[in-house]
Amino acid sequence: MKKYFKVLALVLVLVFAAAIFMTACGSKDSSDNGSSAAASSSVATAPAKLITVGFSQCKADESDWRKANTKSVQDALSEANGFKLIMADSNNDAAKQVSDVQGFIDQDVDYIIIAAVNADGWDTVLGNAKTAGIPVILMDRTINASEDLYNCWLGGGFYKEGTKATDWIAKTFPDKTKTVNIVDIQGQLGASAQVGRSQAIDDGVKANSNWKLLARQTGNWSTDTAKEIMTSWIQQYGDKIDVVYAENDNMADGAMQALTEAGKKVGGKDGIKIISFDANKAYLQRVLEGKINVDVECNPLLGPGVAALIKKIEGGGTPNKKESVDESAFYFDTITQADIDARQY
Ligand code: GYE
Repeated sequence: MKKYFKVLALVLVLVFAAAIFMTACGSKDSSDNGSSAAASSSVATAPAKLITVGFSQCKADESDWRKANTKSVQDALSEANGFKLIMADSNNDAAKQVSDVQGFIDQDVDYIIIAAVNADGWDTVLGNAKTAGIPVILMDRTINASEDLYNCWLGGGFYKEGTKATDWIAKTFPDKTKTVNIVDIQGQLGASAQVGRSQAIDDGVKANSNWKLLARQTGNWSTDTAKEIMTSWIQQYGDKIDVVYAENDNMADGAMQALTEAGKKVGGKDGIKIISFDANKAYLQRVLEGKINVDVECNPLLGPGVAALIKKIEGGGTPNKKESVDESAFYFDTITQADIDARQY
C-alpha cells in the first residue's frame, strides 16, 4: 500500500508539474502568438507606403487666409493620414514656383498640388508632369492652361464673390443720379483671385453709369502696402471716396487704419463703405462692430478636400474637373455673434 501511495503521489506530482509547465508554455505561446501574431500582424500591418505629395504654395504667410490654408493642407496631408508632404514656398515668385514644380517632377513625387501665384505660364511644366504620369491638383487658384494638363481644381468662385459685393453696392446706393466713387485695392496682379474680383467690380462699373472707379492699385494682399496706398488716396481724393473695395481682409485692415488715422468715419450706415473678401474670424468681428460693411467668404480650409481627391484618384476614380466650395457673405447689419463663434478660421 505504502509503495502504491508513493507511486500515486509521484504520478500526481508529475502531472501537477506538467500542468504548471504547460500553462507556462501556453502563456508563452500566446505571447508567442501575440509576438508571432504581432510578428504576423506586424508583418500584416507594415505601414502602407506613404503617398508623396509635392505642394507648391504661393506664399505660405502672405495673408491670414493663406496661413489658414497652409495649415489646412499640412493637417490633412499628414503622415498619420498616409501622406508624405513636401511643401515648396514660392514666396509669390511665379518663375520660382514653376521651377519648384519641375523639382517635384524630378523627385518623382506621387501627386502635385499647386496654389498658383499667377494664372499664366503653366503649359510646359504641366506637360512634363503629364509625361511623367504625375497627377496634378490645382487648389484655390485657377490657371489659364488647357484642362487636360491637370486632373482637377478645388477652390472658390472669385468672380461670383465679387458680384456679391457689387450687388450690395447697388442695393446700398439706389439713387442712380448720385455718383458713387469707388477705389479698388487689388490682390497680387495675375493671381486668379485678383483677376476674378477685379473683373466683378469692372463689370459693376460698366453696368452702373453713376459708379466711378476713382483709383485702383495692387496691395499684394498685404496690410502695410494697402495702408500706404490708402493714405495717398486720402491725400489725393479727400472725402470723395464712398466705397473701398479691398480684395482681401488684410488689405481692408490697412485701408481702415489709414482712414481712421486720417479721422475719416469708417463703415456703418454713414461712414466710408468698406468691402472685404476672405471673412477670417478676426475680421468678422469688425463686421459685427460695423467697421467692415460686407465681408465675402472665401474658404481656405481646402486640405480635407484635396486629401479626398487624392484618395479618389488612388482608388482609380476620376474626380470632376472643377470642384468649387460653398461660400457666403457677411453684412454689418445682419451678422450675429453666433456667425463669428462658428468660424473655424
Ligand atoms: O483672398 C487672399 C490670399 O487665393 C483666395 O489669396 C486666395 C487669396 C485670398 O492671400 O487673402
